[in-house]
Formats: sequence, C-alpha cells, structure tokens
Amino acid sequence: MPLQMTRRYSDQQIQEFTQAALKDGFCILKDHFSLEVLAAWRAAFTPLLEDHIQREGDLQNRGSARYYVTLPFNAPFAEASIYEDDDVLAIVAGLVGEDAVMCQLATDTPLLGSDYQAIHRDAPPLFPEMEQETPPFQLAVNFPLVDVTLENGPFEVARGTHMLTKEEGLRQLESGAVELEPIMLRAGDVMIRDVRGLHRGTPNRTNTPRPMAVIGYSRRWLYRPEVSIQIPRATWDTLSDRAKHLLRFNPIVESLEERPEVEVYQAYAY
Ligand SMILES: O=C(O)CCC(=O)C(=O)O
Repeated sequence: MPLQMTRRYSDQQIQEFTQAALKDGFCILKDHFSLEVLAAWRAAFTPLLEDHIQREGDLQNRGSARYYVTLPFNAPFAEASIYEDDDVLAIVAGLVGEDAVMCQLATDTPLLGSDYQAIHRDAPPLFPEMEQETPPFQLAVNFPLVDVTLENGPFEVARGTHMLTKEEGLRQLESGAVELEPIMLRAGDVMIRDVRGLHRGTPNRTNTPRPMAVIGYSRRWLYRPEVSIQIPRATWDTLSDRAKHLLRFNPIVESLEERPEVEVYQAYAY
C-alpha cells in the first residue's frame, strides 16, 4: 500500500535548507527521523557489522577500525519513511533535480582504535581539466544511528569547500581561511550534504560503534559503479511508484544472496 506522507516544512523553509546546502555544502534537519525506526536499524546493523568485520575486516576499507557496510534492501532498512521522506526528497530535488535517483544505502562506522581520515571528498570532480566546480550532482543524506559526541568520532566538514577545487580547499584549510567543524548530530537528525565538501572521519574513543547511515541521491545521468542497491524482486513489487522511480537504475535480484562477497566501494577518498 502506498505510504501516506506529509511534509513538516513549508515551501519557504525547504528553499532555505536548499540554499544553505548550496552555500555551505550541507544543511541539517533536526529531530527528523523516528527514533523507533532508528532503534530497529541499530539492532539489525550490529550483526551486519560483526559479519563484515569477520569476513573482510582485514581490508580496512575506510582506515583503521572504521568500516563501510552496505545495508541490505530489506526490513528494517528498506524503510520508505526514511528514503522517501518528503522533506528530504524536496531538498534533494532542489539540489540534484526532480528526476534524481537513489543509488546507495550504506553505513560508515568508526570503532575504538579508529583514527583521523585524510581530508577528502567522496567523488572526483566532473571536469578536472577546468578547475571549476559545477552545481551539485551527488548528495549524501547522512543520519547517525546513535547520538554523535565529541568522544565517539564526529564527522568533520569544511563549510563552502564543495565549490572549490580540492587543492584550493586544502590551501584555504591550511591558511585558516576555512576550518573543519565537527557535526554533532543526534539520532533523529539528518544532514543533506554535497559529497564534494572537504571532510574527514575522526577517532571514536569509546567502546560503542558510531554507525552513520548514508543514502546516496544523484542526478539522473550520473553513474557510480562503486555503489548500488540490490532490490529483491518481491520487495520491488511492493514499492510505491515514487520509490520505483527513485530506485529505477538499481539491479533487481531474485535474492539478496546474490550480493557481492566483499564491498565494492573500497576507494572512497577523492
Ligand atoms: O563516518 C565518518 O565520520 C566519515 C566517513 C567518511 O568520510 C568516509 O569514510 O568517506
């Protein structure tokens, strides 16, 4: 049955969030997602993380004691109230077009023993020859499954650097013209960010993992071979028309057993 959804924010507020993301490279919706849904994600994520570490933890796919784990597109993660959230989708449309696609459903998790990542972006420039950035083409919608504190490894980002070349952004960081800010999201908060904003993960100094979910939305013409969402046919048949449209370029599989043995998204820093 199609989900009945409503927007929490007015058109004008959506415009303001969109403008903030265009200017700063990100915007944050506070207290947005259901804590009940997030608790279900947290519980289902723990065994996935353990399994990932056991099978391919030695690949250290995001630096020491830090892991990128794709989420299976089934319950509780195939959750329309999250990936079809009306406010988030309105901002996504304002940034990467009405015809955007959803291409990624995953998590980044630092554990005790993790370190500062090198400052990076999550996508290469579209036109590296031109040393000029374009309007947004790839977004990450990030939301933590636990409260983020200074101790458990806040994501740090340098405001406004998405519209600079990486070299210029790093120069400005070096000179102090811009600085990295820790983003202290609480469970329920959502950050919508342009993946070109210079950022890094920081060490988790606690014994509790700090999973940060990431849903990728792209312009319809952008293909990112390193990420995709395998959609079981039985699930596909239950999706709303809007979800089918958002997910239209992802592979439909008979069973999630067909998914790759190891994460494909290993090279992440651009
Ligand atoms: O999870 C984080 O805090 C940042 C992770 C990150 O930027 C990455 O692995 O690309």
